[in-house]
Amino acid sequence: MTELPLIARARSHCSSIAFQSKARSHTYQDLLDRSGTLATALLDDLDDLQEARVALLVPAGFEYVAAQWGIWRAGGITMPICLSATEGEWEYTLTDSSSVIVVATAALAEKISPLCRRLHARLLVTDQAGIATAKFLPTITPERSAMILYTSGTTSKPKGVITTHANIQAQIESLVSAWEWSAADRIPLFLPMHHIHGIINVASCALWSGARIEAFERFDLAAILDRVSADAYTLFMAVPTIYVKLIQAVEAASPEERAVIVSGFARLRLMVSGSAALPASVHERWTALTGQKLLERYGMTEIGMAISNPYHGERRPGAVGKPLPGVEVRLQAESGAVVPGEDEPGEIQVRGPGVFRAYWNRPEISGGAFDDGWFRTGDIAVLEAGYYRIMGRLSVDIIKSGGYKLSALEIEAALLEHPQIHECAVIGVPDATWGEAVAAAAVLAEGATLDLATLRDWCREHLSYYKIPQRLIVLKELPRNAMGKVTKTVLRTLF
Ligand code: MLC
Ligand code: AMP
Repeated sequence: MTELPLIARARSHCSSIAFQSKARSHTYQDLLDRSGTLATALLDDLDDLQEARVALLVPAGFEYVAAQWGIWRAGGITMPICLSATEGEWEYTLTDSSSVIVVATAALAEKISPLCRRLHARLLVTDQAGIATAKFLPTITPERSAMILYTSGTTSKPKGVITTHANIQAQIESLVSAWEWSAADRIPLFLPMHHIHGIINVASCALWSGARIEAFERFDLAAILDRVSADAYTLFMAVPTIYVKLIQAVEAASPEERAVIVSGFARLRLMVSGSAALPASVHERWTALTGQKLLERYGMTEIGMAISNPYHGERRPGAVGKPLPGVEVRLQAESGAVVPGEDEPGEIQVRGPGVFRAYWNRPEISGGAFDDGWFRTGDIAVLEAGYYRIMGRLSVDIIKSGGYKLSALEIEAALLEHPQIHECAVIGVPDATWGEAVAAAAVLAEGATLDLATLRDWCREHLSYYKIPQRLIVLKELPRNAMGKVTKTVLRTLF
């Protein structure tokens, strides 16, 4: 029987601990057993799920990966969804992907079961799926679709990025080699598990390597500082917002606490930042506090990681480094010509085995996303003294806040449902903690009034918390150009 390499590799370190927590630990053998049981429960009478979409609503940890592997071993496509999304957001993702099964923990199953009933989706509760005897599982070839992650772009609604098992393997192998992962590594996992940073860079690379993961249901600053101080880890991967929060915590600590925390961080073999721009000032402050030189890298849901500062060698603040193993990168100038050398900006385009297959059910945008086989990222960069530096994005409608990619258009569409809002425009404005904060400009209905607190309260029913505007200005009219289009660059000057 041919097995997925990630699963086959687990057999070679089956007695090692894969997940460790205060309450209990799970070995790689536990993962193999539990994922086999879940695969059997998922299959029911079938021999192969044949790439059916299976939504995953499970917090980071052993049960998450057991379910992810279970879905893969049964021949399904795993589609992790945001734990804190609103029912409307869940409904959109489940309907768009025509998911037929939802795997959830008992607590989350309670929240999603009315929706599952309404959509006629089967709900499998992880805690109750322990009785099936593992049966013969299908052979899964690398070119089969493995995962769908929903990501916002310049479309008003998020779209599903399909990656194959071969894509995922290429993404993992590139990082394992570049950052020298080994079975001796130990890493905390506190990032959301519906995005590649947590799924690939942390969890999958660790499990490919036979390393150990300590999972947290959310970013728990105090607990993580305790564990770093106790030398629990060798590696640490986070978004820039987390480094800003860590700097604040270290600076606020008493001299004794600070010495313990700082020496814990100093002993890690590698600390990585990515998913959004790491300001050079944050990079430098962290080095001054801990002696650690953060390794900044650049990636995207559609391509995995593409560019990285080196594990050995200069880690340059403000730059993302060079292409990772197996990844080809080029810059395309506005004229359409490929940038021949240094100091001329262009759009980052990426080619390689880690690049996704297509957007789910969106043939009209999947084709346009590529230029002659190169994926167009929409990010602008320049090559300077051998290293790429990210300069910004082509679209003003994409916001990166706390490492989450948000669509301004999706937020605008939601705000337009508000009874007091007649017109609105959403942008990202610079923010020292979040990178960018969501800012809304609204023109109100005749005689209406609206303040930020009231708007935010209303939004809780309609948008995940990180999409809710942090700033609001009320205008008589939105700034428009001669064609009548809202000019977001002018809007930015008003906040
Ligand atoms: C939360 N808050 C925000 C916010 N998010 N305020 C402004 N902007 C945001 N984006 C508010 C909350 O509403 C709350 O307010 C308060 O901040 C604390 O919220 P929290 O959720 O408890 O904060 P925290 O746990 O500290 O979360 C911060 C975080 C989280 C950085 C841990 O945002 C996160 O996990 N981000 C990572 C996202 C990620 O993994 N992206 C990778 C995408 S893949 P109040 O008023 O209630 O106190 C990708 C590719 C690649 O990008 O290259 O990796
Ligand atoms: P996502 O679509 O959520 O996977 O986010 C990918 C986007 O995050 C990229 O297109 C970039 O805009 C941004 N990004 C990731 N890493 C970096 C980085 N190191 N510096 C700047 N932007 C980054």
